[in-house]
Amino acid sequence: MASLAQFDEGPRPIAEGAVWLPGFALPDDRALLAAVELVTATAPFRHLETPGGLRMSVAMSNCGAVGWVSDRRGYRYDSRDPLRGAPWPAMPPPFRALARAAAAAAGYPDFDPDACLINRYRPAARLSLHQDRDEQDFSAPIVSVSLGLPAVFQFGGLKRADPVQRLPLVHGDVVVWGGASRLRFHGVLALKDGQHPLLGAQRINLTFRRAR
Ligand code: MD3
Ligand code: FE
Repeated sequence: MASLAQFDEGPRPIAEGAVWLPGFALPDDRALLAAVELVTATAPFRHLETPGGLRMSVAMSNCGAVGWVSDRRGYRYDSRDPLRGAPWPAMPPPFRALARAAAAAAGYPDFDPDACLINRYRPAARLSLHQDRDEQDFSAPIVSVSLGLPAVFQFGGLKRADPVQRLPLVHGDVVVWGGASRLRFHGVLALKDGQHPLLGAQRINLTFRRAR
């Protein structure tokens, strides 16, 4: 037997349209992190400002045809990095391959992401409860890849006040959110301090979307 953890592997439905793929990205972790380095050497991590004027605790970058941005004017997708006034770096082939394979494993065989948001959490960084609704078409799923320190993910219902479930996500986990789960409220609790062997005191999340 390879390991007891083997018993835990394989797709796990967590809600209608939502599938947790424990460890799905593990075989590719080093290639994914090398690609994160490549993208952020060109489009560096930065703390965006919310429309309300608050500095986000999560630092962000993007790759792909369009990237998610926030400033005093609002949230939107933009084909250019506002920091550099240039297009976002192309989506690295290992990113696209992983996102497509994960979506297919979760029952979404035709996923073609045009945006990858890269979120970097340092200890205490968090993402408050929100919906992802800046995309033009909600029929495509969202693929989320967790790397580095563990985090507690919260997902609720279609209304902000609906009860939330907590999902502990570790390095290599992938979650695919589609169908009836696509517009659920979700967030990430404040990152606990720690040291990850590959990433040190950080968590990186890759969020693949079809934005346009
Ligand atoms: C649940 N990022 O950037 S995506 C975000 O860990 C964001 O950084 C999370 O939420 C992070 O917007 C991971 C997870 C996610 C995305 C879309 C969802 C969860 C979802 C849509 C419906 C329900
Ligand atoms: Fe989100």
